[in-house]
Amino acid sequence: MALLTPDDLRDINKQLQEADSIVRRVTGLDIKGICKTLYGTSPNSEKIGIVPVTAGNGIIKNFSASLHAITQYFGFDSFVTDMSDVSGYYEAVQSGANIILMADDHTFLAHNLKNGKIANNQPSTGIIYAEIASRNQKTDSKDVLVVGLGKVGFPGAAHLVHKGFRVYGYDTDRTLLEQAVSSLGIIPLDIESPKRFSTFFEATPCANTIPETLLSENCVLSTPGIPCAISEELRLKYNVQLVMEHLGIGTASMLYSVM
Ligand code: NAI
Ligand code: 2YC
Ligand code: MG
Repeated sequence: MALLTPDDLRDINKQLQEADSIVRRVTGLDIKGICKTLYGTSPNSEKIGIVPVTAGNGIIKNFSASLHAITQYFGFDSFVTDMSDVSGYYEAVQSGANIILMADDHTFLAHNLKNGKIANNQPSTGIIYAEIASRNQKTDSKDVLVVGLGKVGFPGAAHLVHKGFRVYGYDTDRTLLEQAVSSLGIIPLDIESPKRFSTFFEATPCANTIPETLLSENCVLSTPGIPCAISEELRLKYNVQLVMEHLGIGTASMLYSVM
């Protein structure tokens, strides 16, 4: 499981503001608007309790504070508990939380105590970044390339297939690629005969996963992947519309999915 570092979370508000303006430019909607159309839900003054968790590699500096900033950015009433783990959970419920946000090294969840709905960050993140890619207003092509078909990428690829896109896929893990081809009907990318795309969704923990031969001018790259799938040089050279942020967009998706 690729864990966030405190540095990934530096200036999370700035990351979120910049990502929001690119999402608006690319799709015509802001992140809230994407969430509303994706899930058909809207906040109804839910109170969010953020519980630090010490399990495994322990507390990640800035993680809880980032979730506090993110939930406030999206207009939620939220707080971080003083206690962690079980005591923090108890404190959150006693303090009137309707939704619990907490993460260990394997699962980052949002649990709505009122309606019982629960969300996992990995599929929630894949689905919203895929949805953003699918709303690329700068092209009328229905072709999209998905790079990375893991815990985030596969649900995103499935979402794009369900939306009727012609989904090309690539993953260095051949087994995962073959599974996605057989279960989703995606087209395995033939790296021998490169094709240029106007829309990409990438979800890998590696840098430079999208070669220049696949890029087209003003293409949209929607990626939660850390580090970034393309270099700054290529982003500038092709004026790539890069939607990339380290925690907030995926968290918003989780929250709207449990409303
Ligand atoms: P995962 O390990 O389940 O999946 C990653 C997939 O990428 C694997 O199938 C792997 O074979 C493939 N891959 C690795 N290098 C590749 C390459 N060069 N070309 C093609 N495929 C390659 O990881 P998961 O959980 O899906 O996370 C993916 C990334 O998303 C990680 O960097 C993670 O930190 C990040 N993430 C970001 C979030 C955000 O809000 N920004 C939220 C959740 C995850
Ligand atoms: O500070 C804390 O409460 C820690 N237990 C938080 C651990 C989060 C570990 N997960 C991750 O870093 C990644 C993120 C990209 C979001 C999902 N998994
Ligand atoms: Mg995100």
